[in-house]
Amino acid sequence: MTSRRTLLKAALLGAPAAGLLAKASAAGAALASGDHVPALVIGSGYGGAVTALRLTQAGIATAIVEMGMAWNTAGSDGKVFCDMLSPDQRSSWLRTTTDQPVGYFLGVSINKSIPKYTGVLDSEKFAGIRIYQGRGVGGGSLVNGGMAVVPKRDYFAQILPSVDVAAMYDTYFPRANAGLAVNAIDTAWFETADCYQYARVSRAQANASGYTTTFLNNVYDFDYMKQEQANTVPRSALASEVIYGNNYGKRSLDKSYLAAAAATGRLTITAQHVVTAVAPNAAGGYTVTMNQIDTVGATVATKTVRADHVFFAAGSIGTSKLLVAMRAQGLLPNLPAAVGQGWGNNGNVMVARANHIWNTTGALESGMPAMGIDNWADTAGPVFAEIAPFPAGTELWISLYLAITKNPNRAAFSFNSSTGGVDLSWQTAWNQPAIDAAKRVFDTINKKQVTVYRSDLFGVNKVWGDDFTYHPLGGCILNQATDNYGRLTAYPGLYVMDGSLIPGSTGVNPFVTITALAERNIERILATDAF
Ligand code: FAE
Repeated sequence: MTSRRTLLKAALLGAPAAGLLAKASAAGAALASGDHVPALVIGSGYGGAVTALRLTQAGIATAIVEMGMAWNTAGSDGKVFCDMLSPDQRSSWLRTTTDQPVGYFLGVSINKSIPKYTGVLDSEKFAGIRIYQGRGVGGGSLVNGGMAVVPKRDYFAQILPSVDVAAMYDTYFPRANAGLAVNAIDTAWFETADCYQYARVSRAQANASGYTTTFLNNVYDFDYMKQEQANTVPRSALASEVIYGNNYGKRSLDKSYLAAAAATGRLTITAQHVVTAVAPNAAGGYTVTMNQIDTVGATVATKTVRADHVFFAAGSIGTSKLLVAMRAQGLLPNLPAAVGQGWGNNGNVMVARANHIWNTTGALESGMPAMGIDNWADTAGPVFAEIAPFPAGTELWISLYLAITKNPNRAAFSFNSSTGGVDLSWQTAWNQPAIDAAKRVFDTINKKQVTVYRSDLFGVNKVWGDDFTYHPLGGCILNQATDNYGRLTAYPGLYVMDGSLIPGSTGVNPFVTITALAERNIERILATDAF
C-alpha cells in the first residue's frame, strides 16, 4: 500500500516530482567509466520504469541508461515538444525528413525536411517494416496515444499460458493501472465535446453496421482535456499534439513511475547513452559498454560500467537486437536459441474511410483516442480497432482507424556479420492476414454506410497502412527465451523486462500488459534473487 501511496503522490506532485526527475537525470548523475552499480536498467520505457521503481523502493541503488534525451528543457518556442502540424527537429530520431505514419495526402508526400537531431520519435526501418518507437526518458510513453487497455482475459491466457491469469487480473493489472495513473473519460462530456465528434461519427457508423464500440481508458488527464476544450488552460491533446510528445496533460512515465522512483533518492538516469555491449565481468557481474552521443547522434565518449544485475528494458526491438548481437559476437554465447524468435506486430494495420459531406468529423480532434470498435469475438478475423484522430486542424471528413488483429505470422532477428547490424525477417506481405481481418469490418461499414476507403494517405493509390507498426512485441518470449519471470538463466543477474517478453500479440494496445507483466516479474525477482 505504501508503494501505491508514494506512487500516486508522486504522480500528482507535478513540479516537485519533475524536479526530482530532472535531478536524477542531470549531467552530474551520469554514469562514469569504471563505476560499479548494483543494478543497471537499459531503457526507460514501461518495463524499465517499473523495474526502476520497485528496485529503488527495495533500497537498491539503480542506474537507468537511456539512449534518448531527457525532454525536460523548453525550446526557443517555450515548449519541450513540437506538434504534428509543424514538426521540427524535435520530432524525429536522427532523420533529415519526417516519416509520418500517415505520410501522404491526396497521394502527395506530406513529410517535411528537418535538421538531424535526437528527436523523440524513431521510425526504425527493417527490410519489410518500419517500427515506430519513442526515444527519450519515458520511452514510448512520450509519444504514444496514452490508451490504457487491459487485454481480454481468455486471450491473455492463450498468449502467455505459463502465467497465473488470476494473479494478473486480481493484482498486477490493477497495480499497473494505479501506477500509470490511468483514468476513464466522463462519458456524458464525451457526448457533447467538439473534440470527440470524429469518434462519435465513427461510433454511429460502426453501431449502425452491426459492430460494438467501447470506451478506452487513457493516461491523459481527461479533466485537463475538459479545460482545454473550455479554453481555460494551454492546449495539448487539442492542439494536434501526439506522436511527437505532449506538452501538457499526459501522465507519461516521467510523471508517474519514474518520478516516484526518483523520489526515493536512489535513482540515476544517464540519458543520451546507447548501450552497445553486455558481457560477464571477471570480477563478478557484467560489464556494460555504452556510447555517449550528442544531438546529431555522434559518439562523444565510450564508457564501461560494472553492474551486478542488468535489466534489459530497451523495448522489443532494442532488447532483441542487443541480445542477438551479444550471442553472435560471443559475448553472451550461452543465450538460448529462442532469443531473437517470436516477433510480431500485434497485427497492426491502419486504414481510413471518406465520409459523406454531411458527416463532419470536426476541425478540432483530440489527439488522444477514447473509443474502439470491438470485433474480437469474430473467430474468422478478430479485430480491435481504435478510432484514431486525424488532428489536421481543419474539416477533412476522414475516419481513421488503427486495427489490432490476430496475425499469426512471426519473424526472427538475426545478426548480419557483413553490416554488423541485426536484421528482422518480417516481410510486408506477412501483414495480409491483418488486412483480411480489418477488411471484414470496414468493407461492411463502407457497404452499409455507402462510403469508400481513402486511398491517398498511405501512398499513391494505397488503402492499407500495412508496412509499419506502433506495437513491436516479442523477440525474447517469456518462459521460452527467459524463465517464467524474465531471467536469462544462463547468465545469473541478467533479466528481460519489456515488450520483448510478449509473443507478438496481445489483442489490444500493449503498454498496460507490458507494465503489469513487469510488475509481476520484478516482484518475484526481488523476493527470490540475491541483491
Ligand atoms: P519502450 O517504451 O520502447 O522503451 C524502451 C526504451 O529503451 C526507449 O526509451 C529507447 O530509447 C531505449 N533504448 C533502446 N535501445 C537502447 C540502448 N541500446 N541503449 C539505451 N537505451 C535504449 O519499450 N501503446 C498503448 O498501449 N497505447 C497507446 O495508445 C499506444 N500508442 C502508441 C503510439 C505511438 C506513436 C507509438 C510509437 C507507440 C504506441 N503504443 C501504444 C505502444 C507503446 O508505446 C509501446 O508498446 C511501449 O512503449 C513499449 O514499452 P517497452 O517498455 O517495451
